[in-house]
Amino acid sequence: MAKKLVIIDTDCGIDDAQALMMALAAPNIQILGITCVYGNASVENVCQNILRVLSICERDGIPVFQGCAGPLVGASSSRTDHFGTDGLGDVIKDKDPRWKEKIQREHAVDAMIRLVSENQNRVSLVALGPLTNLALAVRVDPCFPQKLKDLYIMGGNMEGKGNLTLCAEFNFAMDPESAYVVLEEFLCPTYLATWEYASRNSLTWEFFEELINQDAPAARFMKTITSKCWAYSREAMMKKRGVYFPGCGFVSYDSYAMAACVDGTVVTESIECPVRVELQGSMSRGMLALDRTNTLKKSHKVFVLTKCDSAKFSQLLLESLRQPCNK
Ligand SMILES: [Ca+2]
Repeated sequence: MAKKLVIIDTDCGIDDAQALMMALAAPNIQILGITCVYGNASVENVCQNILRVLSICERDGIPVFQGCAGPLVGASSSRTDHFGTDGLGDVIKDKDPRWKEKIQREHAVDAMIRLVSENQNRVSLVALGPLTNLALAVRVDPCFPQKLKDLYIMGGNMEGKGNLTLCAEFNFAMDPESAYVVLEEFLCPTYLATWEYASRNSLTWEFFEELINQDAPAARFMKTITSKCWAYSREAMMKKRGVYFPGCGFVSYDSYAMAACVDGTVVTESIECPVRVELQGSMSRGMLALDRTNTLKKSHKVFVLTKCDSAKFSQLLLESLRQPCNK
């Protein structure tokens, strides 16, 4: 069976690392390249985090490209209060002083355009961070979206619930203009794993313990980087996510978008409708609006995921931490 060709655009925090491992473990996926963007950490830290994950999974041959360091509009910023300053929980002491030599010289946006142009209508793009690299790609090459097979995004919200600001989800709130551009101009089949989708399809904390206590280097790595991170603390999350989603358990956000790409049958229900990102609101800037009554008269619809097959999703997560594997 021909493998699915994938480019992963990421701001590598802990859940991005988990999602990347899911792609690395999937026998039907071939990763053409990984493009880095600021977000959970500075883009320099993101690059180093990706190299580390690839090294642990013994897949160092996959090219890594450095991309944007800040949003299209407004001050350059990365948020370091969720997964620590370095994006991976601030527990890794040994840094690779020669990491820059392992990053490709080509810019992430150029690499994305080249790889997709070389494999037209065959590449799935999985976007796990702020959408700045994607927005720039369509500005540099207006035909870029139509050369894609499909697009999977972790980002946005479908119920107006925010986790960075009152009404906006982290990845969209970090760069609302880029999220707007992508959802207006990428007319390829598009699948959105929103904050509420992930939260409403959470797994139990007992499963999380089983996941990270597997006997493999990737699992040990995940156990280490989640060990001091409040976002993986049951008590902290009960106070934060639990306000919106009572009983909400362990959530690996980016893994939901990746799982939809790896195995479409993981998604059991979705809403197909036009969407638009709010740019003006004083409280809702970066919020995703679902247009279920066609008020905006847009022709392009996206799939807003709503229900997930938890058993299949759990299995993908378990396999993702049994690495390195012989692939
Ligand atoms: Ca991410």
